[in-house]
Amino acid sequence: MASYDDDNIFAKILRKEIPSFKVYEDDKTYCFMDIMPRAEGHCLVIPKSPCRNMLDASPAQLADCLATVQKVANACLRAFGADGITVQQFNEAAGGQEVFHLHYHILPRHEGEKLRPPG
Ligand code: IU
Repeated sequence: MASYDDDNIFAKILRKEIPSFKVYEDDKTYCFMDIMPRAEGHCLVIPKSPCRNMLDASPAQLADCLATVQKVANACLRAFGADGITVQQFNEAAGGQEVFHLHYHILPRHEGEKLRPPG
């Protein structure tokens, strides 16, 4: 597996070199809106520390991210009146990953509504 590349777009977002719409932040994690939302409220949770994906994540990075995923998912239920939440996470290009900094998609869902296609 390739190593972590500091020039990935989410690393630039963390360094504030490019803007993002912040949803939540603590000392270990950051959550922001996805620029190509597949559902109303689609956002991404990332660790602030370098990590390519789940395959090279430390137990602490996974725990910190999932704690934030749970917080934001519950907030999304209330904010968007969602009936459920889909959490997605991709690893390596063959696994569907496009940005190589660990991230969890939070997708608020409504009964009977399909996800919009990517892009
Ligand atoms: P991935 O397949 O889980 O790696 O998809 C990356 C996601 O990052 C995808 O949903 C993009 O819309 C999203 N994204 C973003 O929010 N901001 C960006 O500048 C870029 C991608 I590039």
